[in-house]
Amino acid sequence: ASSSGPTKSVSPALTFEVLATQGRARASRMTLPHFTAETPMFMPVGTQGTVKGLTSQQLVDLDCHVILGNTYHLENRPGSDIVAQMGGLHGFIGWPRGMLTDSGGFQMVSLLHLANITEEGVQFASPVDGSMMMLTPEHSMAIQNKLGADIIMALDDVVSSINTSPERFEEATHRTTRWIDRCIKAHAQPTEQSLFGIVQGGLNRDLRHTSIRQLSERNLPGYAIGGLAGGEDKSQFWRVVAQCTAPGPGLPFNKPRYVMGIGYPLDIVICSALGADMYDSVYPSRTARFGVALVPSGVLKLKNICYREDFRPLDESCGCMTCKKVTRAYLHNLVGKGIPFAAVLMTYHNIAYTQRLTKQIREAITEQRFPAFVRDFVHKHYPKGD
Ligand code: PRF
Ligand code: ZN
Repeated sequence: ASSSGPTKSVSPALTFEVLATQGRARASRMTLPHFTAETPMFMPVGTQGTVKGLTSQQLVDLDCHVILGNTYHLENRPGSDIVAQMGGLHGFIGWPRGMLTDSGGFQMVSLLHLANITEEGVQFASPVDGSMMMLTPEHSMAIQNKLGADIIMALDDVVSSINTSPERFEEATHRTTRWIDRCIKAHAQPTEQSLFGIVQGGLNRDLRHTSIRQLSERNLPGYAIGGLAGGEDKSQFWRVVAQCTAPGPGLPFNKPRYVMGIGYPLDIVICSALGADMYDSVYPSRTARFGVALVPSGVLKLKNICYREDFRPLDESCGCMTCKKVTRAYLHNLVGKGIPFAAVLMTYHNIAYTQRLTKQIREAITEQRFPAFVRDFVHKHYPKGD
C-alpha cells in the first residue's frame, strides 16, 4: 500500500490493516471479535434483529461480513436485558459474524419526529405507552454493552443537513464532541467492543474540520461520517466525504471510515473512490419490498406491466438463488399480488447485488484497476452519459 504514515492500527477489539490502495481508495482487512471482515463493505440493516425476509444462514451465504442492529428498537422491545440473557444480539438472532449497533439518537430523531434534544440527551415519547424517556450517552453505552456488538456507535447530535440554522449546526457539532467524551467514559467493555466516533458538522467546512480534529484526538478504533444521506445535493455530499477522507486534515488513514446511511450503488462506488470503507442502509432490502430490483443498468420496477411475459432472470449476470430459479414474469406476478415471498426473493437478489458490488470494488483496488471499474460502472448505470 502506498501512503504516508502507518497503514495499520491495532485496538483491543479491532485490528485494521490497509492491504492495497489506488488513489484514495483502499482495500483493507478489519479483524473483529466475531469475524475478519474485508472492506469496502456494505452492512445490511437488521433493525429489529432481522434483515427482513432473510435468515442468518442466507446472510452468510450472501457473504455478509457485518450486519447492523439498532439500539433504540431493541431496547423498546424486548429490552437489552432479555437480549443479554440470550448471549447478546449474536445469540438472540443466531448470527455468527460481525455486528454493529447504532446508538439510537438518529433513529429517534429521524423516525419518530417526537424527539427533543438537550445537553443531557435525546428525550422522546415512548411509542409503547407515550411516557417520556431520555436516551443519554451513558444510557446508549449501557444498552450497547448489553447487546454486545463488535462495533458500537457514539450517541451523536444529528440534525438534518437541510432546513437547519448555522447556530444549530454549531451546537450539534460541539455537543457531539462533548457526548463522545461521556460515551468513552461510560463504555464498560473497550476490550470486547470498539466504540466509533461520528463526525458531524453538516455541510459546513469549518465545523466538519473541527469535528474531525476533535474526534481524531480521541484516538478511537474507528470513525463514522454522519449527518449525510438526508437529501442534500450529491455534490455537497461528496465534498463532505472528500474532506473527511483527505490525506492530512481528514480522518486518520489507518483507521476504518464508515459513511452512515449509504446504500445506493453509485454512492458506494464514489465513497469508496474517496477512501471510505463501510456503509449501511435499508435501501437494498426496503426497495426490494417495494418490488424494485438492483441491476447493473440501474433498477427494475417489477410492478411494471412490461415484465408480464419477460422470462429472463432479474439479472443475467447475477447467479443468485433468485436469478437461478425464477423469472421476471414470476416476480411481476408475486409483486403485483403483494405476496410476501416476493420480498424474500427480491431482498435476496438485492443483497447479493450489493455484496457483489463491494467485492468487485475490493478486487479492483487490489488489482489496481479501480478507475476502469468506476468508469465501467458509471457507463452501465448511465448509458446515455447523463
Ligand atoms: N448518526 C447516527 N446514525 C446514522 C446517521 C448519523 O448521522 C446517519 C446519516 N444521517 C444514518 N445513520 N448515529
Ligand atoms: Zn440475482
